[in-house]
Amino acid sequence: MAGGDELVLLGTWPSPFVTRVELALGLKGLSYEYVSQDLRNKSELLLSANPVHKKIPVLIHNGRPVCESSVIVQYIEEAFPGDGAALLPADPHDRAVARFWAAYVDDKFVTAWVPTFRGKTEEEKAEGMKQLMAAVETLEGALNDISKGKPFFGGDTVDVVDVALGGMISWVKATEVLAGSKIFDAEKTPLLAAWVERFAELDAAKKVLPDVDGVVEFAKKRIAEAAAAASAN
Ligand SMILES: N[C@@H](CCC(=O)N[C@@H](CS)C(=O)NCC(=O)O)C(=O)O
Repeated sequence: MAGGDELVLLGTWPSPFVTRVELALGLKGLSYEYVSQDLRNKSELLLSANPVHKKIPVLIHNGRPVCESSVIVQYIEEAFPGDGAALLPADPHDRAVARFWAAYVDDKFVTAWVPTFRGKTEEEKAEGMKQLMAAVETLEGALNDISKGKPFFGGDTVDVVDVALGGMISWVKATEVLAGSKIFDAEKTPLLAAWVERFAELDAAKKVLPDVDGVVEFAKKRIAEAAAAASAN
């Protein structure tokens, strides 16, 4: 536990949103208890900790739950400012810019990515992929602008934008396998393609990024289950 603080993470493998929180906790050097959740049979603990969305991740800090991965990552920085790497810049404007791009990752990148493998028709999947590639191109520009030639969105060290996108890396690589096309393409978005490799080499990332082959198998199973359920209806 972190200096007398009790941190409990409710999660499920291989949720990219849980990975974000694990990345943030690892980067801050905070220890925590991981309580795995069965999303098909939600625990009383999860239902009472996140009564609105009933989703993981939830971080329970000294008995008080915090929900939504991006909110949790920012909370971790604000609750433990002196520990490990700073995940938000000190300057208020830089901080606002980092929050903007972390929100962009959720609003545009994640929203487009979901239908690339969960889309009910080939058209839905193709539209998701088109919008995902547009978001990737925009993020390439953002990386160029806000990193100012440094290795990460946060500059020399990672920040909330790196964590928001970094948590998605294994799933994006799995999606490349499933869709048969590159998403972080070294030819089209060279900065992001290099960023992915650099981020994945961080100790905190190596510890928690789910194995890509495992994610591919997990996703195939879920896709098959969804298809079977749809044909039964
Ligand atoms: N926007 C949420 C997304 C969390 C989310 O979608 N969690 C999924 C697992 S990856 C979940 O708990 N699903 C259970 C459900 O929808 O009932 C976040 O960033 O925390």
